[in-house]
Amino acid sequence: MTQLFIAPGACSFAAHVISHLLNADHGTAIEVVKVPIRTPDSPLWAVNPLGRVPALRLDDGQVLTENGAILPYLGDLVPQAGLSAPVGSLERYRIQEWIGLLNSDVHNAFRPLGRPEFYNADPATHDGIRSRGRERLAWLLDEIEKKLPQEGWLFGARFTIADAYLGYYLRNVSRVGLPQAQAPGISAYVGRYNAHPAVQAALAAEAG
Ligand SMILES: N[C@@H](CCC(=O)N[C@@H](CS)C(=O)NCC(=O)O)C(=O)O
Repeated sequence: MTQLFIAPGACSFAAHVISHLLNADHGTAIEVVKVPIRTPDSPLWAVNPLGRVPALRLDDGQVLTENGAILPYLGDLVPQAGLSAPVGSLERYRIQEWIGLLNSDVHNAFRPLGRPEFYNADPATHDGIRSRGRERLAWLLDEIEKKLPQEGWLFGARFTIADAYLGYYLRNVSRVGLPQAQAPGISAYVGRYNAHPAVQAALAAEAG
């Protein structure tokens, strides 16, 4: 059985959403395993030596890590689900373009806000790190706002792995108190994302 390791509220949410969608609509049987992170006794360490989610244990026991690998893998599991795009199509690279942006720039732009100690051990520097981090994240969000569709999803009517991933980060904009949460494109996109049945199922599972 394929198992997806996730932690509530973490960036494994995108793969969690896609797993619910695949299981509910396309007959897969991905088991979602909730694990704690940042604790030495988590069973996650035996799965991913970096202690990070998401991690995907495949039927044959091999483990895939990194959103940049797991999301495309899940996106290809049931091609007719339309969660990715056909090999060789430009759209497939456009989806990868979003995943790359989110995985590197956007993920890292949130980090100085929550974990300034990663950048400097001296607590006296942390307010400055957080405030520079907010500026950088705000700039990225302003650029993302310009790219968002007025309706539907990044690639039209169908929800893709890129949407599952983007929505996770955009949901977090209000949590960190940035005014971009109220930008028209971002707030409407988050509203649509929150209403998606697979997002609701994943939120309920992470809360329980
Ligand atoms: N590059 C990795 C990053 C994964 C990552 O940082 N996951 C966080 C949760 S959002 C985590 O598990 N952190 C555990 C820790 O910081 O010890 C990916 O995108 O899959």
